[in-house]
Amino acid sequence: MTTLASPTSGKPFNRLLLTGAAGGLGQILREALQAHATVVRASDISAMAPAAGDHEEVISCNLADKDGVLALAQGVDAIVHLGGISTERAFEDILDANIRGTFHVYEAARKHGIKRVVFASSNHVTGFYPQDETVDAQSVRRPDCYYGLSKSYGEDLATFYFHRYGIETVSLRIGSSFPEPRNLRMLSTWLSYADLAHLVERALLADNVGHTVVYGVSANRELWWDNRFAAHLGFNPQDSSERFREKLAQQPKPAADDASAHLQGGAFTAAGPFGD
Ligand code: NAI
Ligand code: 15L
Repeated sequence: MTTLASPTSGKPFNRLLLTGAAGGLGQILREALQAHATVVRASDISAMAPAAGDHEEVISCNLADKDGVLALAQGVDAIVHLGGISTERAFEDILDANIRGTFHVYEAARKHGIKRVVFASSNHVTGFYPQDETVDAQSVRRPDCYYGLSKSYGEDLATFYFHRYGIETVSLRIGSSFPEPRNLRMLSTWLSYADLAHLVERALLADNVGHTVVYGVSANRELWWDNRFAAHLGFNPQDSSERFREKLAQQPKPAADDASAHLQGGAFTAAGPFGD
């Protein structure tokens, strides 16, 4: 992997770009990425906390603005791309933020010679698998909504830009990353913030990743995803949702015909249609 070692800090990257920095995961990673770069450039369309010192840059940018994204990535060594719509919405909203936005990120990487992208994909790329089936990175994709389709397209962009331009990507099919699991489904899909930070570190630093797809999930007891095709990343999650099981067991169980009870994508598989 080509990185620019910082002459002063000895950190692996001189400057990292983080999109989606105002979001739930962006705020966590803005802090965590300081360990790996002299400067973290935080960007979002929404308001962000001001730069805390010389080790941070804060730049507002709409991912739908191609020239804006090109300028945003100037002088950057790698990109952690979290920005975009993070739930199911009308196709047109998803189109601008996620589909056009991710294309703009890869075009900016190509034009600036940036060789590593960490892409926040989603478990909703395979959300139409039943919960009793184990899925891996080579399972045929079953996107469960427009949002899941946009992440599937992002993964296709990653494959294309690797084969065509040698830009390496780790696509993180994140499960449910929140301070704690919120419902019974998330006992299987939960990714703790500590495991998220570890996963992003491995995605930035592992060598020869080509385009690697990895499920972002903690070491939960009942897992639906097998990361054997991402073993080379060295991702070893340490947390488990198990300590929340008793608390979540108090919640009413979803009805047997409720998507949350039998499909991996849960409620996302039943969202929409929009605008009828
Ligand atoms: P979030 O919704 O809190 O953050 C997304 C950020 O993207 C927001 O701050 C938003 O302002 C920004 N954004 C939206 N449209 C934009 C645009 N046109 N231009 C620039 N910025 C824009 O989502 P969260 O939870 O932090 O997730 C981060 C990423 O990880 C997202 O891409 C999401 O799809 C993905 N992900 C998150 C999961 C989770 O459990 N938190 C699960 C699976 C995937
Ligand atoms: C996602 O992709 C969403 O961004 C997040 O808000 C969660 O709902 C998560 O998936 C999930 O599947 O729980």
